[in-house]
Amino acid sequence: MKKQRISDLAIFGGKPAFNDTLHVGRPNIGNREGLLERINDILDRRWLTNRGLYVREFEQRIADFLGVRHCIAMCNGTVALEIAVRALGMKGEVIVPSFTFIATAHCLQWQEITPVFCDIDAGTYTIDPASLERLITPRTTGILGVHLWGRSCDVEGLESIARKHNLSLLFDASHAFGCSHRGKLIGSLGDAEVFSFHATKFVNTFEGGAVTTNDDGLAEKMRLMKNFGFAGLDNVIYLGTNGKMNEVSAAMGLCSLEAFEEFIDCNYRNYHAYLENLTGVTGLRLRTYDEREANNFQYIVIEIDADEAGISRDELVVILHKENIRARRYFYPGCHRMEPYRSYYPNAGLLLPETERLSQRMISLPTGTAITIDDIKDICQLIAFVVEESSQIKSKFISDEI
Ligand code: T4K
Repeated sequence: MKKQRISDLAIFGGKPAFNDTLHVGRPNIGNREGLLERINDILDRRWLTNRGLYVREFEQRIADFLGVRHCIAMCNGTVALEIAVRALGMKGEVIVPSFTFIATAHCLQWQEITPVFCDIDAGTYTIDPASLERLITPRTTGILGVHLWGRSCDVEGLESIARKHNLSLLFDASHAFGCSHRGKLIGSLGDAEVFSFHATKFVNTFEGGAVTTNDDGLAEKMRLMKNFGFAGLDNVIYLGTNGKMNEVSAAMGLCSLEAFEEFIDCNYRNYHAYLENLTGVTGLRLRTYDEREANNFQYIVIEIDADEAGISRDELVVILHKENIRARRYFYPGCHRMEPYRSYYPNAGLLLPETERLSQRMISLPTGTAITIDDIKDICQLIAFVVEESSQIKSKFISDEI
Protein backbone atom coordinates (compact mmCIF):
# COMPACT_ATOMS: atom_id res chain seq x y z
CA MET A 1 0.00 0.00 0.00
CA LYS A 2 1.40 3.37 -1.03
CA LYS A 3 1.96 5.72 1.88
CA GLN A 4 0.57 9.22 1.19
CA ARG A 5 0.81 10.91 4.58
CA ILE A 6 3.06 10.30 7.54
CA SER A 7 0.04 9.19 9.56
CA ASP A 8 -0.13 6.21 7.11
CA LEU A 9 3.12 4.90 8.59
CA ALA A 10 2.63 1.93 10.92
CA ILE A 11 4.82 3.63 13.50
CA PHE A 12 2.14 6.33 13.78
CA GLY A 13 -0.78 3.89 13.85
CA GLY A 14 -1.25 3.23 10.08
CA LYS A 15 -1.72 -0.23 8.58
CA PRO A 16 1.61 -2.04 8.03
CA ALA A 17 2.74 -2.10 4.40
CA PHE A 18 2.89 -5.94 4.50
CA ASN A 19 0.56 -8.39 6.22
CA ASP A 20 3.20 -11.15 6.27
CA THR A 21 6.67 -10.30 7.51
CA LEU A 22 9.37 -9.98 4.86
CA HIS A 23 12.67 -11.40 6.12
CA VAL A 24 16.27 -10.96 5.11
CA GLY A 25 17.63 -14.46 4.56
CA ARG A 26 14.41 -16.27 3.60
CA PRO A 27 15.74 -19.60 2.29
CA ASN A 28 15.79 -20.50 -1.39
CA ILE A 29 14.05 -23.85 -1.72
CA GLY A 30 14.64 -25.07 -5.29
CA ASN A 31 13.14 -28.29 -6.60
CA ARG A 32 10.94 -29.53 -3.73
CA GLU A 33 9.91 -32.76 -5.53
CA GLY A 34 13.55 -33.55 -6.32
CA LEU A 35 14.43 -33.08 -2.65
CA LEU A 36 11.62 -35.33 -1.44
CA GLU A 37 12.65 -38.02 -3.94
CA ARG A 38 16.21 -37.92 -2.65
CA ILE A 39 15.04 -38.05 0.97
CA ASN A 40 12.98 -41.15 0.17
CA ASP A 41 16.03 -42.68 -1.45
CA ILE A 42 18.11 -41.92 1.68
CA LEU A 43 15.49 -43.61 3.85
CA ASP A 44 15.26 -46.61 1.51
CA ARG A 45 19.01 -47.09 1.53
CA ARG A 46 19.26 -46.46 5.31
CA TRP A 47 22.45 -44.50 4.91
CA LEU A 48 21.87 -41.26 6.76
CA THR A 49 25.28 -39.75 7.40
CA ASN A 50 29.05 -40.57 7.55
CA ARG A 51 30.25 -39.82 4.03
CA GLY A 52 27.17 -41.10 2.26
CA LEU A 53 26.45 -41.11 -1.45
CA TYR A 54 24.88 -37.65 -1.55
CA VAL A 55 27.59 -36.00 0.52
CA ARG A 56 30.23 -37.39 -1.83
CA GLU A 57 28.25 -36.26 -4.88
CA PHE A 58 27.75 -32.80 -3.35
CA GLU A 59 31.50 -32.47 -2.66
CA GLN A 60 32.42 -33.60 -6.16
CA ARG A 61 29.94 -31.26 -7.84
CA ILE A 62 31.21 -28.30 -5.85
CA ALA A 63 34.85 -29.09 -6.54
CA ASP A 64 34.12 -29.46 -10.28
CA PHE A 65 32.06 -26.31 -10.39
CA LEU A 66 34.63 -24.19 -8.54
CA GLY A 67 37.61 -25.73 -10.29
CA VAL A 68 39.31 -26.76 -7.05
CA ARG A 69 40.89 -30.12 -6.16
CA HIS A 70 39.13 -30.74 -2.85
CA CYS A 71 35.82 -29.91 -1.24
CA ILE A 72 35.22 -31.24 2.26
CA ALA A 73 31.59 -30.87 3.29
CA MET A 74 30.85 -30.17 6.96
CA CYS A 75 27.94 -29.71 9.35
CA ASN A 76 28.06 -25.90 9.27
CA GLY A 77 30.29 -23.00 8.27
CA THR A 78 31.48 -22.30 11.81
CA VAL A 79 32.80 -25.82 12.39
CA ALA A 80 34.33 -25.75 8.90
CA LEU A 81 36.18 -22.56 9.88
CA GLU A 82 37.32 -24.09 13.18
CA ILE A 83 38.63 -27.18 11.45
CA ALA A 84 40.40 -25.21 8.70
CA VAL A 85 42.04 -22.94 11.28
CA ARG A 86 43.23 -25.95 13.30
CA ALA A 87 44.39 -27.93 10.26
CA LEU A 88 46.42 -24.94 9.08
CA GLY A 89 48.18 -24.90 12.46
CA MET A 90 47.09 -21.38 13.31
CA LYS A 91 47.76 -20.37 16.90
CA GLY A 92 48.77 -17.28 18.91
CA GLU A 93 47.17 -14.39 17.00
CA VAL A 94 45.25 -14.32 13.74
CA ILE A 95 44.24 -11.11 12.00
CA VAL A 96 40.55 -10.82 11.05
CA PRO A 97 38.12 -8.06 10.17
CA SER A 98 35.71 -7.03 12.91
CA PHE A 99 33.05 -6.13 10.32
CA THR A 100 31.76 -9.66 9.80
CA PHE A 101 29.45 -12.23 11.37
CA ILE A 102 30.61 -13.19 14.86
CA ALA A 103 31.52 -16.76 13.77
CA THR A 104 34.60 -15.45 11.95
CA ALA A 105 36.06 -14.31 15.28
CA HIS A 106 34.60 -17.09 17.43
CA CYS A 107 36.17 -19.86 15.33
CA LEU A 108 39.53 -18.56 16.59
CA GLN A 109 38.73 -17.68 20.18
CA TRP A 110 36.99 -21.07 20.58
CA GLN A 111 40.43 -22.65 20.26
CA GLU A 112 42.17 -19.97 22.31
CA ILE A 113 43.63 -18.14 19.35
CA THR A 114 43.43 -14.36 19.71
CA PRO A 115 41.51 -12.65 16.93
CA VAL A 116 43.27 -9.37 16.22
CA PHE A 117 40.73 -7.05 14.64
CA CYS A 118 41.68 -5.17 11.53
CA ASP A 119 39.84 -2.32 9.83
CA ILE A 120 38.14 -2.59 6.45
CA ASP A 121 38.42 -0.75 3.19
CA ALA A 122 35.50 1.70 2.88
CA GLY A 123 34.94 0.85 -0.79
CA THR A 124 34.81 -2.95 -0.59
CA TYR A 125 34.01 -3.54 3.11
CA THR A 126 36.76 -6.17 3.17
CA ILE A 127 39.92 -6.34 5.29
CA ASP A 128 42.33 -3.53 4.50
CA PRO A 129 45.86 -4.80 3.76
CA ALA A 130 47.31 -1.35 4.50
CA SER A 131 45.99 -1.45 8.09
CA LEU A 132 46.78 -5.14 8.45
CA GLU A 133 50.56 -5.09 8.25
CA ARG A 134 50.79 -2.82 11.31
CA LEU A 135 49.02 -5.50 13.40
CA ILE A 136 51.55 -8.27 12.78
CA THR A 137 53.50 -9.34 15.86
CA PRO A 138 55.83 -12.28 16.54
CA ARG A 139 52.72 -14.21 17.71
CA THR A 140 50.83 -13.76 14.42
CA THR A 141 50.35 -17.02 12.52
CA GLY A 142 47.65 -16.22 10.01
CA ILE A 143 45.21 -13.97 8.23
CA LEU A 144 41.52 -14.76 7.97
CA GLY A 145 39.93 -12.55 5.30
CA VAL A 146 36.19 -12.42 4.62
CA HIS A 147 34.71 -11.99 1.14
CA LEU A 148 31.91 -9.96 2.68
CA TRP A 149 28.59 -10.03 0.85
CA GLY A 150 30.34 -11.89 -1.96
CA ARG A 151 32.91 -9.20 -2.79
CA SER A 152 36.38 -10.70 -2.86
CA CYS A 153 39.11 -9.37 -0.60
CA ASP A 154 42.22 -7.71 -1.98
CA VAL A 155 43.59 -11.23 -2.43
CA GLU A 156 46.88 -10.23 -4.04
CA GLY A 157 47.57 -7.65 -1.31
CA LEU A 158 46.91 -10.26 1.38
CA GLU A 159 48.94 -12.94 -0.40
CA SER A 160 51.96 -10.71 -0.59
CA ILE A 161 51.78 -9.88 3.16
CA ALA A 162 51.23 -13.56 4.01
CA ARG A 163 54.26 -14.57 1.93
CA LYS A 164 56.47 -11.84 3.38
CA HIS A 165 55.66 -12.79 6.99
CA ASN A 166 55.19 -16.52 6.47
CA LEU A 167 51.53 -16.51 7.53
CA SER A 168 48.71 -18.89 6.63
CA LEU A 169 45.97 -17.30 4.55
CA LEU A 170 42.41 -18.49 4.98
CA PHE A 171 39.27 -16.98 3.47
CA ASP A 172 35.81 -16.98 4.97
CA ALA A 173 33.80 -17.28 1.75
CA SER A 174 30.49 -17.86 3.52
CA HIS A 175 28.75 -15.24 1.36
CA ALA A 176 30.64 -15.90 -1.84
CA PHE A 177 29.43 -19.12 -3.44
CA GLY A 178 29.18 -18.43 -7.18
CA CYS A 179 31.16 -15.17 -6.96
CA SER A 180 34.45 -14.61 -8.73
CA HIS A 181 37.74 -12.87 -8.12
CA ARG A 182 39.44 -11.56 -11.26
CA GLY A 183 37.21 -13.81 -13.35
CA LYS A 184 37.85 -17.06 -11.44
CA LEU A 185 35.26 -18.50 -9.09
CA ILE A 186 36.11 -18.09 -5.41
CA GLY A 187 37.10 -21.45 -3.86
CA SER A 188 40.79 -21.90 -4.57
CA LEU A 189 42.27 -18.72 -3.11
CA GLY A 190 44.77 -18.64 -0.24
CA ASP A 191 45.54 -21.88 1.58
CA ALA A 192 41.84 -22.73 1.83
CA GLU A 193 38.39 -21.16 1.63
CA VAL A 194 35.34 -21.83 3.78
CA PHE A 195 31.72 -21.70 2.62
CA SER A 196 28.56 -21.66 4.70
CA PHE A 197 25.49 -23.44 3.37
CA HIS A 198 23.23 -22.22 6.17
CA ALA A 199 19.52 -21.86 5.35
CA THR A 200 20.00 -18.15 4.69
CA LYS A 201 22.80 -18.64 2.18
CA PHE A 202 22.64 -18.67 -1.63
CA VAL A 203 23.18 -22.44 -1.75
CA ASN A 204 21.70 -24.02 1.34
CA THR A 205 21.80 -27.40 3.02
CA PHE A 206 19.60 -26.33 5.99
CA GLU A 207 22.80 -26.23 8.07
CA GLY A 208 26.09 -26.91 6.37
CA GLY A 209 29.46 -25.72 5.22
CA ALA A 210 32.56 -26.80 3.35
CA VAL A 211 36.25 -26.15 3.04
CA THR A 212 37.81 -26.06 -0.41
CA THR A 213 41.52 -26.25 -1.11
CA ASN A 214 44.09 -27.30 -3.68
CA ASP A 215 46.40 -28.58 -0.93
CA ASP A 216 46.23 -32.42 -0.85
CA GLY A 217 47.82 -32.76 2.61
CA LEU A 218 45.58 -30.14 4.16
CA ALA A 219 42.49 -31.73 2.61
CA GLU A 220 43.41 -35.13 4.02
CA LYS A 221 43.97 -33.65 7.47
CA MET A 222 40.57 -31.94 7.43
CA ARG A 223 38.81 -35.13 6.27
CA LEU A 224 40.28 -36.88 9.30
CA MET A 225 39.56 -34.03 11.68
CA LYS A 226 35.88 -33.80 10.77
CA ASN A 227 35.50 -37.54 11.50
CA PHE A 228 37.07 -37.77 15.00
CA GLY A 229 40.48 -38.47 13.45
CA PHE A 230 39.48 -41.93 12.15
CA ALA A 231 41.77 -43.18 9.39
CA GLY A 232 40.01 -46.56 9.17
CA LEU A 233 38.01 -48.87 11.37
CA ASP A 234 39.21 -48.69 14.99
CA ASN A 235 42.13 -46.52 13.99
CA VAL A 236 42.28 -42.92 15.21
CA ILE A 237 45.45 -41.16 14.14
CA TYR A 238 44.58 -37.56 14.81
CA LEU A 239 42.70 -35.30 17.23
CA GLY A 240 39.32 -34.75 15.64
CA THR A 241 35.76 -33.69 16.16
CA ASN A 242 32.40 -34.40 14.57
CA GLY A 243 32.06 -32.01 11.65
CA LYS A 244 30.23 -34.30 9.24
CA MET A 245 27.46 -33.25 6.91
CA ASN A 246 24.41 -35.55 6.86
CA GLU A 247 22.72 -36.99 3.76
CA VAL A 248 19.52 -34.93 3.93
CA SER A 249 21.59 -31.75 4.02
CA ALA A 250 23.61 -32.91 1.03
CA ALA A 251 20.36 -33.75 -0.83
CA MET A 252 19.14 -30.20 -0.20
CA GLY A 253 22.52 -28.88 -1.36
CA LEU A 254 22.28 -30.83 -4.61
CA CYS A 255 18.80 -29.38 -5.23
CA SER A 256 20.18 -25.91 -4.51
CA LEU A 257 23.01 -26.44 -6.98
CA GLU A 258 20.53 -27.60 -9.62
CA ALA A 259 18.55 -24.39 -9.12
CA PHE A 260 21.69 -22.22 -9.24
CA GLU A 261 20.71 -20.30 -12.41
CA GLU A 262 17.15 -19.79 -11.22
CA PHE A 263 18.37 -18.31 -7.90
CA ILE A 264 20.87 -16.03 -9.65
CA ASP A 265 18.29 -14.78 -12.16
CA CYS A 266 15.90 -14.01 -9.36
CA ASN A 267 18.51 -12.23 -7.21
CA TYR A 268 19.75 -10.31 -10.26
CA ARG A 269 16.24 -9.10 -11.10
CA ASN A 270 15.68 -8.09 -7.48
CA TYR A 271 18.99 -6.25 -7.30
CA HIS A 272 18.19 -4.25 -10.42
CA ALA A 273 14.71 -3.45 -9.13
CA TYR A 274 16.26 -2.06 -5.93
CA LEU A 275 18.88 -0.18 -7.93
CA GLU A 276 16.29 1.39 -10.21
CA ASN A 277 13.92 2.33 -7.39
CA LEU A 278 16.43 3.59 -4.84
CA THR A 279 18.75 5.56 -7.10
CA GLY A 280 18.36 9.25 -6.36
CA VAL A 281 17.03 8.85 -2.81
CA THR A 282 18.95 11.48 -0.83
CA GLY A 283 21.54 10.18 1.61
CA LEU A 284 21.17 6.59 0.57
CA ARG A 285 23.57 4.43 -1.40
CA LEU A 286 22.91 0.89 -2.57
CA ARG A 287 26.04 -1.25 -2.43
CA THR A 288 26.61 -2.17 -6.07
CA TYR A 289 27.98 -5.40 -7.53
CA ASP A 290 30.92 -5.34 -9.91
CA GLU A 291 29.17 -6.86 -12.90
CA ARG A 292 32.45 -7.72 -14.62
CA GLU A 293 32.70 -10.47 -12.02
CA ALA A 294 30.39 -13.44 -11.40
CA ASN A 295 28.03 -12.60 -8.51
CA ASN A 296 25.29 -14.40 -6.63
CA PHE A 297 23.53 -11.05 -5.92
CA GLN A 298 22.40 -12.56 -2.61
CA TYR A 299 22.74 -9.41 -0.50
CA ILE A 300 20.96 -6.09 -0.87
CA VAL A 301 22.77 -3.67 1.36
CA ILE A 302 22.25 0.07 1.66
CA GLU A 303 24.38 2.65 3.37
CA ILE A 304 22.54 5.56 4.91
CA ASP A 305 24.09 8.94 5.64
CA ALA A 306 21.94 10.29 8.49
CA ASP A 307 22.89 13.93 7.88
CA GLU A 308 21.91 13.83 4.23
CA ALA A 309 18.89 11.55 4.57
CA GLY A 310 17.57 13.40 7.61
CA ILE A 311 17.00 10.08 9.34
CA SER A 312 19.43 7.65 10.96
CA ARG A 313 19.92 4.01 10.05
CA ASP A 314 18.44 2.91 13.38
CA GLU A 315 15.36 5.14 13.02
CA LEU A 316 14.76 3.78 9.52
CA VAL A 317 15.08 0.19 10.78
CA VAL A 318 12.47 0.83 13.49
CA ILE A 319 10.09 2.27 10.89
CA LEU A 320 10.65 -0.67 8.51
CA HIS A 321 10.10 -3.25 11.24
CA LYS A 322 6.75 -1.68 12.09
CA GLU A 323 5.82 -2.09 8.42
CA ASN A 324 6.69 -5.82 8.72
CA ILE A 325 9.94 -5.46 6.78
CA ARG A 326 12.56 -7.17 8.99
CA ALA A 327 15.54 -5.22 7.66
CA ARG A 328 18.77 -6.23 9.45
CA ARG A 329 21.72 -4.18 10.70
CA TYR A 330 24.39 -6.62 9.52
CA PHE A 331 27.15 -6.41 10.80
CA TYR A 332 26.41 -4.10 13.68
CA PRO A 333 28.07 -3.41 16.09
CA GLY A 334 31.21 -5.20 14.83
CA CYS A 335 32.73 -8.23 16.54
CA HIS A 336 34.97 -6.04 18.73
CA ARG A 337 31.85 -4.65 20.40
CA MET A 338 30.47 -8.09 21.24
CA GLU A 339 31.47 -10.42 24.06
CA PRO A 340 33.97 -11.66 24.95
CA TYR A 341 35.97 -9.27 22.77
CA ARG A 342 34.34 -6.10 24.15
CA SER A 343 35.61 -6.97 27.64
CA TYR A 344 39.01 -8.21 26.47
CA TYR A 345 39.76 -5.21 24.24
CA PRO A 346 37.59 -2.27 25.31
CA ASN A 347 39.58 0.18 23.17
CA ALA A 348 39.76 -1.90 19.98
CA GLY A 349 37.45 0.57 18.22
CA LEU A 350 40.19 3.21 18.22
CA LEU A 351 42.00 1.24 15.53
CA LEU A 352 38.81 0.51 13.57
CA PRO A 353 37.43 3.85 12.35
CA GLU A 354 35.81 2.51 9.14
CA THR A 355 34.29 -0.45 10.95
CA GLU A 356 32.84 1.87 13.58
CA ARG A 357 31.49 4.27 10.94
CA LEU A 358 30.04 1.70 8.55
CA SER A 359 28.50 -0.53 11.20
CA GLN A 360 26.30 2.48 12.14
CA ARG A 361 25.15 3.02 8.56
CA MET A 362 24.39 -0.29 6.84
CA ILE A 363 21.05 -2.03 6.35
CA SER A 364 20.37 -5.39 4.68
CA LEU A 365 17.02 -5.60 2.88
CA PRO A 366 14.95 -8.65 1.89
CA THR A 367 15.64 -10.36 -1.42
CA GLY A 368 15.69 -13.92 -2.80
CA THR A 369 13.01 -16.19 -4.20
CA ALA A 370 10.49 -15.45 -1.44
CA ILE A 371 9.94 -11.84 -2.49
CA THR A 372 8.31 -10.28 -5.59
CA ILE A 373 9.29 -7.27 -7.69
CA ASP A 374 6.12 -5.55 -6.50
CA ASP A 375 7.22 -6.10 -2.89
CA ILE A 376 10.55 -4.49 -3.74
CA LYS A 377 8.87 -1.51 -5.37
CA ASP A 378 6.74 -1.05 -2.24
CA ILE A 379 9.78 -1.28 0.04
CA CYS A 380 11.65 1.29 -2.05
CA GLN A 381 8.65 3.62 -2.24
CA LEU A 382 8.35 3.44 1.51
CA ILE A 383 12.05 4.19 2.08
CA ALA A 384 11.94 7.11 -0.39
CA PHE A 385 8.82 8.44 1.34
CA VAL A 386 10.47 8.23 4.78
CA VAL A 387 13.55 10.09 3.56
CA GLU A 388 11.44 12.72 1.80
CA GLU A 389 9.33 13.30 4.89
CA SER A 390 12.16 12.81 7.38
CA SER A 391 11.90 16.20 9.06
CA GLN A 392 8.13 15.88 9.58
CA ILE A 393 8.57 12.31 10.83
CA LYS A 394 11.23 13.36 13.31
CA SER A 395 9.14 16.27 14.63
CA LYS A 396 6.19 13.90 15.10
CA PHE A 397 8.45 11.40 16.89
CA ILE A 398 9.45 14.18 19.28
CA SER A 399 5.96 15.64 19.77
CA ASP A 400 4.48 12.14 20.33
CA GLU A 401 7.11 11.49 23.00
CA ILE A 402 6.32 14.79 24.84
N1 T4K B 1 31.06 -16.38 8.41
C1 T4K B 1 30.21 -15.47 7.93
C2 T4K B 1 30.74 -14.27 7.22
C3 T4K B 1 28.82 -15.66 8.07
O1 T4K B 1 27.95 -14.75 7.60
C4 T4K B 1 28.36 -16.82 8.73
C5 T4K B 1 26.95 -17.04 8.93
C6 T4K B 1 29.32 -17.75 9.20
C7 T4K B 1 30.67 -17.49 9.02
C8 T4K B 1 28.94 -19.00 9.92
O2 T4K B 1 28.29 -19.94 9.09
P1 T4K B 1 27.24 -20.98 9.73
O3 T4K B 1 27.90 -21.66 10.90
O4 T4K B 1 26.00 -20.20 10.12
O5 T4K B 1 26.99 -21.94 8.59
C9 T4K B 1 22.28 -15.59 10.27
C10 T4K B 1 22.69 -17.00 9.93
O6 T4K B 1 22.27 -17.90 10.94
C11 T4K B 1 24.16 -17.15 9.72
O7 T4K B 1 24.37 -18.38 9.06
C12 T4K B 1 24.70 -16.05 8.84
N2 T4K B 1 26.13 -16.09 8.70
C13 T4K B 1 24.32 -14.71 9.41
C14 T4K B 1 24.78 -13.58 8.55
O8 T4K B 1 22.90 -14.63 9.49
P2 T4K B 1 21.34 -14.59 12.48
O9 T4K B 1 21.68 -14.76 13.89
O10 T4K B 1 21.20 -13.21 11.96
O11 T4K B 1 20.08 -15.52 12.10
P3 T4K B 1 18.52 -15.31 12.27
O12 T4K B 1 17.97 -16.46 13.00
O13 T4K B 1 18.24 -13.95 12.79
O14 T4K B 1 18.01 -15.45 10.77
C15 T4K B 1 18.27 -14.47 9.79
C16 T4K B 1 16.98 -14.15 9.03
O15 T4K B 1 16.66 -15.24 8.17
C17 T4K B 1 15.77 -13.89 9.89
O16 T4K B 1 15.22 -12.65 9.52
C18 T4K B 1 14.79 -15.02 9.57
C19 T4K B 1 15.30 -15.61 8.27
N3 T4K B 1 15.20 -17.08 8.27
C20 T4K B 1 16.15 -17.81 8.93
C21 T4K B 1 16.10 -19.18 8.93
C22 T4K B 1 17.15 -19.97 9.67
C23 T4K B 1 14.17 -17.71 7.60
O17 T4K B 1 13.32 -17.02 7.01
N4 T4K B 1 14.13 -19.08 7.58
C24 T4K B 1 15.05 -19.85 8.22
O18 T4K B 1 14.99 -21.09 8.15
O19 T4K B 1 22.47 -15.34 11.63
